[in-house]
Amino acid sequence: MEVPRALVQVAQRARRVVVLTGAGMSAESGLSTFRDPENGLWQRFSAQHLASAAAWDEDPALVWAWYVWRFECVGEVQPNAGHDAIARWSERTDLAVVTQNVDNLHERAGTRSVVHLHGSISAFRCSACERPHAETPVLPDEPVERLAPPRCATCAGLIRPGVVWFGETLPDRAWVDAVAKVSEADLVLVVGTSGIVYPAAGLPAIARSEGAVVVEINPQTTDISDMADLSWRETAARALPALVDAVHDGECP
Ligand code: BJW
Ligand code: ZN
Repeated sequence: MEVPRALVQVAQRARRVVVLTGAGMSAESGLSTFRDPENGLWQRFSAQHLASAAAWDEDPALVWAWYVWRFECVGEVQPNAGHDAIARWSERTDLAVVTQNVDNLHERAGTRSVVHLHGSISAFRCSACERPHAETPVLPDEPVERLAPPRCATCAGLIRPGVVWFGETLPDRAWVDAVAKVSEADLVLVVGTSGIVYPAAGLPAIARSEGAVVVEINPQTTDISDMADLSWRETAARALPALVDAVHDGECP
């Protein structure tokens, strides 16, 4: 596969690299994106009814069942060649992943520096007292529409998924780390995100204003495309291994 020459050059020279990822990063592992017009999660399920605090307040059992199903899906899939390539690159370069994804596929591929902007689908906490809940959810034999969430051992509050819903603020530490990392980066690769959801969608502009080169890897045009220095219309699992091979080919062993 032909890797854009300008990208190989900038990637070889970059001392600090940030890879900002969205749902498209995990699509080739078999996880649905949110906004794909045919198969996206939002085509099949209503965002307002599942990914908001209002939905949780109205029908926690509906929301809990949906997240338990997605938690199970994440456990059934594997990191793809794109996750593996990023992990390989991170062994030789100062590289951090900043992800909007709630899966753990970057970590499972071996990348150590991963910032989760929208939380994690395998972290649970009490919706009342905020204490972490370490127990793995009990999975039903078949997908169900409603499932009663477990209760907190301390205050009997309902246990909720540790993800960030619409209208909720991002975890402070994650946001501060993400802004610091993109501000210090020479190259920010934006992979598999529609660039619609803020504040994460503002990170490429912050990076650019601080001097980084911004390169998008996405088969489709997105809200980031106009401001990116380069858009490579490829998928994550095809583009990233080719890029990392090309970067390492030019290095001393
Ligand atoms: C491939 C590929 C392949 C396919 N290879 N690429 C009005 C009212 C209230 C709030 C707002 C408002 N206006 C704006 C806001 C703020 C709101 C927001 O941005 N809304 C927009 C939709 C307008 N943001 C928030 O509320 C955030 N909090 C916040 O701002 O706090 C301050 C505040 C508080 C109160 C009021 C107002 C402000 C929180 C956002 C939380 C987002 N949460 C979710 C769910 C997480 C949990 C879960 O997983 O269920 O995060 S929503 C969902 O979207 C998820 C994702 O992380 C996020 C981004 O989606 P992503 O990753 O970009 O996926 P897609 O599907 O959109 O795109 C996939 C891309 O991949 C496509 O481009 C494909 O082409 C590509 N692709 N295959 C590479 N193989
Ligand atoms: Zn509690």
